[in-house]
Amino acid sequence: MKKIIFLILITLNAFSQNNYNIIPKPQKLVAAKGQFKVINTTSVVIPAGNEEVRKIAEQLTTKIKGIWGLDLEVSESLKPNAIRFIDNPAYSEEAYELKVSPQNIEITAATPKGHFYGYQTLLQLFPVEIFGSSRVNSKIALVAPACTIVDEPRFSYRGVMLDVSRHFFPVEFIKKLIDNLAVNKINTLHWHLTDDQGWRIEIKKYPKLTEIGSIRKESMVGHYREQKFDGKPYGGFYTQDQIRDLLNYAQSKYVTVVPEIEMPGHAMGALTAYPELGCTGGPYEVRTKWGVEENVYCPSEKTFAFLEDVLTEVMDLFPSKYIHIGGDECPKDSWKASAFCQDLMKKEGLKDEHELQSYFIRRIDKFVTSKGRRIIGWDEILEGGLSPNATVMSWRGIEGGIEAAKQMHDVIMTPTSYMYLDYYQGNPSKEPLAIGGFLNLEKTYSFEPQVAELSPDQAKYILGVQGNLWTEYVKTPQHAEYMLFPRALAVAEIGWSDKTKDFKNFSGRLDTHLKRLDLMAVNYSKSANNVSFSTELNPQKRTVIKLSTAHPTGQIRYTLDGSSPLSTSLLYDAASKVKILGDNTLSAAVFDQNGKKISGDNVQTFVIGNSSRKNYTLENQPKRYTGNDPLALTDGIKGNEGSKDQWVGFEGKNLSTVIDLGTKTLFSRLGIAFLSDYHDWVLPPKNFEILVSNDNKSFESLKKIDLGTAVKTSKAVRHFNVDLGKQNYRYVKVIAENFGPLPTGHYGAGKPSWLMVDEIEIK
Ligand code: TNX
Repeated sequence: MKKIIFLILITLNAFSQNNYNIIPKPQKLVAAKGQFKVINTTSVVIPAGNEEVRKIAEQLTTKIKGIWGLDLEVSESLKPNAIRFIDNPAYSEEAYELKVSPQNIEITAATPKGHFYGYQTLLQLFPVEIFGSSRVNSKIALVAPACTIVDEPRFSYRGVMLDVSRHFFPVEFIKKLIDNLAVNKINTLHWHLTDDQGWRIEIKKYPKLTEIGSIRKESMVGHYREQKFDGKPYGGFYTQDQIRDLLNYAQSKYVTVVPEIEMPGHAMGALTAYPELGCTGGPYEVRTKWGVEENVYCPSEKTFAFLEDVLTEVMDLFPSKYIHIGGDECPKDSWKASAFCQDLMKKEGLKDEHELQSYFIRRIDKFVTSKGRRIIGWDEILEGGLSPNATVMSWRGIEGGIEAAKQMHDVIMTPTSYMYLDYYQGNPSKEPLAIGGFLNLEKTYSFEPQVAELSPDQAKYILGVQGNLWTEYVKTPQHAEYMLFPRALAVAEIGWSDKTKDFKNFSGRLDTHLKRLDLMAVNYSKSANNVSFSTELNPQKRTVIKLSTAHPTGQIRYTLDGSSPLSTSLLYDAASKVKILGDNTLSAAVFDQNGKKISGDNVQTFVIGNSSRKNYTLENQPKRYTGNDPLALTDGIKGNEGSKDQWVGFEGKNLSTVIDLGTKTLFSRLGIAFLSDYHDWVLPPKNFEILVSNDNKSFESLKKIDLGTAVKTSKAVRHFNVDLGKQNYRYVKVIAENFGPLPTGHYGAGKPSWLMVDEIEIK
């Protein structure tokens, strides 16, 4: 009996796991018995005279022909054994109903867009091979499991932003991205076309924008903090013909492309080409560094005429309701220093430069609105007063969005801490160089755009969400895909599906979706499943290592020699955890049921001994860097060069800690390490001292070690293993003296340096 129940459970599980892996999750899905099988006599029936739906039907038949070799007829008359598109005006714009039965498939919607989304869901019911491009093995039947899906989006705006200024991306890549956005019902591509580092859209009236403004002398290599350059000119732009072609393509996938023309800041591309648009008259140079530029457009009549001309060409090209006009990070220095700006402020009765920025945006708003379009701006456009028709993109947190909604303005939520897809998604030592931050798939997925502070009336102004890919550190399409996927799928689900989200459930569906991405040759990141490490005391008070992954069913395997784990490596046992002593390098990865690796490798050095997980006190509290464990200094997890995650960091302060070994203990050595990372403001201490006590009041100094103040600029971990002679004490105090202000020659000279410490071992 038990066996039978077990078998039934397995079957049900297989049923739900393999057949309905739809991202974003539909609002309502009722599974049914049986399946629909597409055969060569199946036809695709469309509403009479509906040419747009015909095109969608043809996208379907072309796919089926290419991959299954079945030649399906598209017909306007009702047939048995059909995939039927049915018009019904009762549905909302993006809604659809999809009914699959063994006899036929029906997609019902009010608009072509609704039909298109029904079609996308149907593709995800078919075998994953439908997402490929080569003929399948004839044994795989083209079937969809029976069900009824009633679906519509939670939010009307579901977006992804691509920055093509910092690095240029070819049209072919953008088309491929649009394909992927459409698969997951993301309806907007926000295209960041102009910035300080390059102007990338052809404007007929101002040819120098692309002749001059699209090219920078050189680019940064490595991280910004290293201040290194490659000496190679860099450029690229899109012609209006290319843009028209791309927009036609996007329209066939029901993706709206919203162009962004940045103003009044992030404008060095334009200022270099037309210096008369700046307050100082130039000369200017397309920016070679990342970051925020002080030179911005001057709010002169010349500038407004120029921007109106540019926007006119942009609006002629782009049919979107929204035109993004930037508005972020506009330093006010050049306006403060300009007699023209100060006069203008007096004339217009503007009390400060924030009001001048608001004046700037209002004029542009008025112009864009007069053409029947609407502006979107980053949340800085709230400062100095929000322009009447503006929609706000809240990026510096959700506060700007809340404020705008309270002022009854539309809002798109895209806060850095959840939606910045340029941030690291795994252990930085194992990831390609990124701007910084940490934002894994689970964190992105956890974002809730409807914040509690808003009343139901105000909540209506939250139009939706967007994930942003800024490309300072992203040079190639492959790398862009790596940063976008799978996190963009989390954005899609936040935007579409209902509020009750479950990450484990999402991860289960993601497993199947990653196979689709493989078939579409998308270079997604496998870091989401990466193993994370922590230590804890087991019931026998022994320090053990716990390994975990976000993946719901994957198996963790590891090696103890640091080599890359294989499907035959040691299997992690969640009940007993990993029990090791001394210095060990553990490398772990996640494998699926077929033994395929489905994560990156995560490597970590541990040192487990008698002082592991002993309590300690700290005189100064660490800032920002806490080592992710209240006992980070004794957690057995050693800090390494690659990441600051494990380190305990003190800004401008000393380390002063007392470790309580619990009882009087025999020991003869103390191990400690300091990080040295000059470019990142981290310097080793001037000295450190080791003291002992049995009453935690009077301490006896055992050793003081002087490190000197000569600085090395290369990154290194400085390990010390101090011989203390035979000791028998309960309390050990360690004081390390912060290096002090950053030395002359450093770009933060005079500012406090960071002291970063990890793993104190007493043995
Ligand atoms: C801030 S987000 C910016 C961009 C940068 C990005 C890097 C925003 C409106 N401005 O110019 O590329 O940070 O994460």
